[in-house]
Amino acid sequence: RHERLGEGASVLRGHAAGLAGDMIAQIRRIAALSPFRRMTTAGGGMTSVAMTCCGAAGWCSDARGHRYERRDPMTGRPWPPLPPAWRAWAIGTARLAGYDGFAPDTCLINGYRPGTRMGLHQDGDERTDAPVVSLSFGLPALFQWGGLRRTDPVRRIPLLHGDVVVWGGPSRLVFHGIAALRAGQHPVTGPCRYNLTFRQVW
Ligand code: MD5
Ligand code: FE
Repeated sequence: RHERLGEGASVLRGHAAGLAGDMIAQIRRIAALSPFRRMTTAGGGMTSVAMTCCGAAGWCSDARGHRYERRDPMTGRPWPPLPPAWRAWAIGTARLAGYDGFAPDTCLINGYRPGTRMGLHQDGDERTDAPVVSLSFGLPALFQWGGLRRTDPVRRIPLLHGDVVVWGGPSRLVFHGIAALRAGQHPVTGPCRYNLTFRQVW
C-alpha cells in the first residue's frame, strides 16, 4: 500500500485515518501543557504555522535562530512526554517504509488554519541519517516537493486526512513547503489541519 514519491520517500495513503480521533484527543492534552504558538524567526518575522512539541526535545525558533530545546521556553518546563503509543506507531511505520532502527525522540505538531502556509525549507536541525515520519489530519494541504537546491522545480502533492509520508535517505534533505491552506470544514478537525512529524534529534 505504499506509493513511492522518490528515492527514499514513500506515502501511505490514509494509513493513519483510524488513529485520528485518539490522536487529536491526545494533541489537546499536549496543547493544554505546551500551547500551540507561532514562533519568532531570526529574520524578525513569525512562523505562519502554530506549533507545539512533545518528547525529550522540542523544535524552537526565536530572534537568535532555531534549534531543539529540552524545555518549552514558553513554560520553562520540559515538553510533554511523547506518548508511548505514538512512538511505537512511528517506529512500526518507519519499518513498513523500509527504515529499521528508527528511535524518534520528538514529535513536532503543526497547526494550520485557512491561510496558514509554510515556505520552502530544508529540515536539518535533527539527525538527517534518520527518517522523518509525517502524518496529516484534517483539511487537505498541497505539499510542495522540490529538490536538493532551492531553485529546483517543485512537484505539488495533495496530503489528505490520514496520509502518512516517510522521508529518508536522499529525500531527507529535499526543499519542501505547504501552500496556503484553503478554507474548509473537516468532519474530524473542523477548520484545521494538523501535521505531526516524528524525528530523531539525539
Ligand atoms: C507539514 N511539515 O505538513 C510539513 C510536513 C516541517 C514540515 O515541513 O518541517 O514541520 S513534513 C515534510 C517533510 C519533513 C522532512 C523532510 C521532508 C519533508 N522532505 O525531505 O521532503 O507541516
Ligand atoms: Fe519541513
